[in-house]
Amino acid sequence: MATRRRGKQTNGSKRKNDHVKNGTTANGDVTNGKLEALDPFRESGADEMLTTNQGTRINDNQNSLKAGARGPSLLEDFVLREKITHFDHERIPERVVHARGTAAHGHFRVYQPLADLTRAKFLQDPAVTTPVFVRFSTVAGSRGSSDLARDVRGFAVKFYTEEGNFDLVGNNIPVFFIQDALKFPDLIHAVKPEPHNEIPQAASAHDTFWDFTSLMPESMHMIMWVMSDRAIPRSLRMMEGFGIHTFRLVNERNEARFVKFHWKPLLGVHSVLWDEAVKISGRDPDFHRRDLWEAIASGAYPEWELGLQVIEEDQENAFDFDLLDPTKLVPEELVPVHRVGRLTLDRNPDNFFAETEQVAFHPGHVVPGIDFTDDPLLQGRLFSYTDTQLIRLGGPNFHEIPINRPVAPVHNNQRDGHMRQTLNTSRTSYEPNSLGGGCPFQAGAQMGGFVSYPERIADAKMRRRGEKFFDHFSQATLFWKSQSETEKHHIVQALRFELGKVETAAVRERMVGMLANVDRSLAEQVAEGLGLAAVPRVEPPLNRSIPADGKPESFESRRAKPARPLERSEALSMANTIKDTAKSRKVAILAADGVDATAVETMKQALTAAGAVAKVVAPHGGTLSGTRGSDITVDFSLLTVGSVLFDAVFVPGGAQSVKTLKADAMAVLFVNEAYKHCKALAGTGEGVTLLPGHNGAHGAPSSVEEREEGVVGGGDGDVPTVAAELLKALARHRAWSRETKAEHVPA
Ligand code: HDE
Repeated sequence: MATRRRGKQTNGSKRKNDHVKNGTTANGDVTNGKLEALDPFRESGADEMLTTNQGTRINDNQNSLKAGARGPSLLEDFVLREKITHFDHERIPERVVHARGTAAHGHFRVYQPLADLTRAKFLQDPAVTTPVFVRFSTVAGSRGSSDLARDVRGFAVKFYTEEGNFDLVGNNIPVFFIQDALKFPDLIHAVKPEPHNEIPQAASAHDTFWDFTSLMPESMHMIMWVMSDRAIPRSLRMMEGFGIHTFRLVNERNEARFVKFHWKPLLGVHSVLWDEAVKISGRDPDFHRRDLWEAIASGAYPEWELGLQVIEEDQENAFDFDLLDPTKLVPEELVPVHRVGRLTLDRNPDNFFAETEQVAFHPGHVVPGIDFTDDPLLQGRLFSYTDTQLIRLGGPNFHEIPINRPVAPVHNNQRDGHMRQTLNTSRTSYEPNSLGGGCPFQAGAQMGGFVSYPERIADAKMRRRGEKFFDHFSQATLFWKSQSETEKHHIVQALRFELGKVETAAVRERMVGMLANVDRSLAEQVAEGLGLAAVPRVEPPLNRSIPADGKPESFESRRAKPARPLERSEALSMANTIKDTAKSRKVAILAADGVDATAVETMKQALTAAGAVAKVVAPHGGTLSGTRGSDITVDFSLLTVGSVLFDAVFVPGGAQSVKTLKADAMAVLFVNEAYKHCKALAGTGEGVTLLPGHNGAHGAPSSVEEREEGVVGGGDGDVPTVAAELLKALARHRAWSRETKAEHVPA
């Protein structure tokens, strides 16, 4: 039903906006009512008459007003002019970075009171549920680009707390390319499509990006992450999130500690292969957006735990790196991550534009108890985000857009401006005043007034960086060494691909030379792939980001000599992630007419019971005639999907069905491709013979021992047994042990 705005006594034009009202989540938990606060703005048009924007009912929405049936249109036609004018203005500038995104509503709840660490009210009471709006994004591509671009993913969370909005505007990678905000426009200009021909879209694989990074050793740590599979996630629901910068938590006693924010996904951290990413971009450029939408719509709510790494103030200088340097992380081996609360996304937006597009995040949106540090990247961001909303959302009143409104009341003397919504009724719009009784008045700290942490600063003004900022390679090396063999292989391949797309030989060579500072064998492998006879030597200074009058040696990368060098960090490898659930994983049941209907049904039931999603894929749409004369509904024809859109493939028996599939090149490609991408493959009855990795592929089904990892079925395995094995393989995500062999499959 449409939300009627009309009250009983009046025409209902008075709207309250200055109270915190309660509401409930999908689970029935009580919240502070952000979702309900959006109600007055929701409009469905159901059962309503068509009107103009002024509420005048429209009688004819088919014909413009003309002088006679065949006559010229009349300027007087306010219906036509209003409709077309609004249409002409439908687009607003896209975000200059993070343009492509998708979002969801949800809520956050802390596990235990965190009063020792922070006075932030929403982190005190496990009974309090705080509504959130979370937007995920890629960085480089434009709004219409593909979800599966190799890129960092934005992970921006807006908490609607009782004390005001807190935005944790992070990424899925814990470090960043650059150390100082002054370099951000350079970085983004380098990665965006090249200015003369606007090529390539949503890709870093081009000359300007590698030209820039090869001259900026500080980017080397981040380069390792973006060349890893972290930059091509399987799902937005299966990525970590990081606040990146070191922030401060401040408690009631004004004691401050440094903090790093983490989001840990309960489904584990998983990625796709580059070959898949390329193919998904063609098959379904909305792959991540759709995946998030469908998971939430089906009740498989994605969840993350909020993790905190807390560092005492007197430990600020205890590390080999600088806590203020955003190209460094704090290894979990040095400071453990404490999981303090849970984020659940449980509602899709009603309107993409009004919510996902118009939401305005800002690292400077903080509440009492959360404060900043002097990280020079964070300091620059504190300026940028308001500025960007001014151009994107058209003026200074973007906080009044429903999705951006805090649930906490807003009272100040800011007035007017483009599209102002609030009807300020007071005569005084200044402070101090006596005519308005001194209102609105300042809030003391005890009343929740924000008091900036009184950090002591005593130094000369200068344009410099901290000494430890110049160790650009130690953590890049740590990341490389912490990867599994599979992950290392993927990084090498990614670098071969990216640099292989670079046309300027000197840029390719300089970059490979730079990689040698991270790891010699990495550089050698990349060099081999690029056809370089040897790893080129990069002549110092490596760092070309030097002020005009700077001495190169004082801006040069130096390998610090860590007192206790950390060889590996388990947390940096996705090989060590959670692999215990098949929930929300998608399985294609590949079938044709004559399929074993019982096998299809039994498998579907087993998968659904475990929370996985089963879809029947067949040579044609409509229905299949199964054995026992039963009809099976086809979800997708082979023409409309590819195995890259699934996590696993099951081929049920049925002589006629398997015969048809074997003769269908697209069906054969479907299984071969899934095999190549190390996905779980299962078969029962004759279906087993279609599985490429199965030893029984050309003969009798093999015994369990002879099977390759992730290829299940055969022998005398009945459907429930095969289903159980398939679920186990699905939970492991991929059978990487197959990769060296599978790579040779021409799919
Ligand atoms: Fe952003 N960034 N950024 N950024 N950023 C924006 O703000 C900027 C940085 C991040 O879903 C813009 O509203 C500067 C780091 C996310 O709406 C803009 C610098 C991190 C999002 C902007 C950085 C981020 C943005 C563009 C260097 C990870 C998307 C549109 C000083 C911690 C939020 C907008 C959303 C968006 C500027 C660096 C994360 C232009 C100047 C580091 C997740 O203001």
